[in-house]
Amino acid sequence: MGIKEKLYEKIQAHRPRITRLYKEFADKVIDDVTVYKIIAGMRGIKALITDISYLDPYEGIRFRGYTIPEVMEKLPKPEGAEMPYVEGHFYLLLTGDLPTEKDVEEVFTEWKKREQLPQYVIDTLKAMPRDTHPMTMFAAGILAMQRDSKFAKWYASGQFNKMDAWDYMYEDVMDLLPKLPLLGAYIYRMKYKGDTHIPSDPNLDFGGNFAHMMGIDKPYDDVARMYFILHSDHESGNVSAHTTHLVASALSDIYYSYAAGMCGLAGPLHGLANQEVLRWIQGVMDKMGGKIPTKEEMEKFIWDTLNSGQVVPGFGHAVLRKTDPRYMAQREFALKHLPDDPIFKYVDLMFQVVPPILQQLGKVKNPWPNVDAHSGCIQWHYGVREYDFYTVLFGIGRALGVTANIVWDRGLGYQIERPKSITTDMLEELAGAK
Ligand code: CMX
Repeated sequence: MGIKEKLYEKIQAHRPRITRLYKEFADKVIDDVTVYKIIAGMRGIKALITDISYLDPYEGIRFRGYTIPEVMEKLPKPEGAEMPYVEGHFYLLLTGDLPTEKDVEEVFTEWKKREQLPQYVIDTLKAMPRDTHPMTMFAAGILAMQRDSKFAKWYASGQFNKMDAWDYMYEDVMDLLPKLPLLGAYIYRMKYKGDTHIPSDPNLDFGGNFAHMMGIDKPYDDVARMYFILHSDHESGNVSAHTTHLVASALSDIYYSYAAGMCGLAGPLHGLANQEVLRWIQGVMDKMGGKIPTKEEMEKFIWDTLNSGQVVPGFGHAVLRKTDPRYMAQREFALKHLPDDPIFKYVDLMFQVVPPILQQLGKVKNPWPNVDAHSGCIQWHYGVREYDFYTVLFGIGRALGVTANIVWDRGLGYQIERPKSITTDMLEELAGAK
């Protein structure tokens, strides 16, 4: 059975569960909304559904029930590669089933047919000033492609019906995803490699082809596969996933929705943190004249950052309460492939020094490193030293999860999002603070 047929079968089987919950259990209370949760950014309120990934505060992310080590072990890999096919990971996220080699081949072939970047996207990018942030270029490139949305055309034709909406969303997603490595690599080489470009290789997979178009040798293909898989999904409440879901809930197509999600990812408290980590480490390196600091020297740098009112980038998390398994996967890779890299030595030292300091502050709920504390270090090692590009890499990976979610949103007919706001007066009244 092909991926689309399997998806439809799964959507049909799932629909009665949502309908039953909606009809028979609509009034059942499942969570409390406290004043804290409202003021702290709707923190932790159970108000979104997704079956694609679940984030346990102590265990970390599971994709369709599988931990990161399980995903890395169970998914098919290209010959000679350490990391699995991104194509297979998307199959898992979308259908919930582990793909066979044949399933991976199907996604590979389908994406190859649809990967070409339209000339007008290239023209749009070229028209932007070269010092524009790569995330702005990335979001603009995605948004420019909206003119080709099959979902939007279908809606405009007056034939929209809720039951078939997943089909047009799926087609848009399958059109969009394979273009993203091309878009990312194009932006990179336009901005930083003198506008020289390397054509896509029809024989290479999503990750391998990205490495090829970036112009970076092995094992960067495995770095790309690992990076895209690790960043793919982190349940639905984070800023990029939630924004994509929110915008799509207005029946906006995937181009509008995902571009909006990318604008959220570009914030320093979210996806920009990987760039901030490298900037921070480079700053310390400059002050140290390239030397590795002692533990005591590193502690002082951390305190200087905190005392100047800044956060330590790459540490802390809104949900996680232990070291991020996405950090650990990258650490394992670094220990194997770049144990002597000076930036890795900094990252390693921060792993030892930062958590006890953040614990001393007393207010930080999670003193442990998140995914962003590690990712820049590996990119730097393989020659991607323009750290304002790092969030684009995060964004390409994030597309896999958010787009799978949006196909399911349409499949299950989720409604437009519309929480209610109240005034401060009303909140004071409700809280008994008047
Ligand atoms: N350094 C210094 N202070 C920190 C901190 C850090 N790394 N992490 C949290 N804190 C502070 C908060 O700023 C907050 O202080 P105030 O009460 O003075 O405002 C306090 O500790 C409590 O915050 P929290 O409940 O522990 O954390 P939040 O859920 O509010 O925020 C996050 C989570 C990620 C935004 C925060 O930990 C942070 O700013 N980290 C650094 C940036 C970063 O690494 N972001 C990447 C997140 C990963 C991702 O995007 O997936």
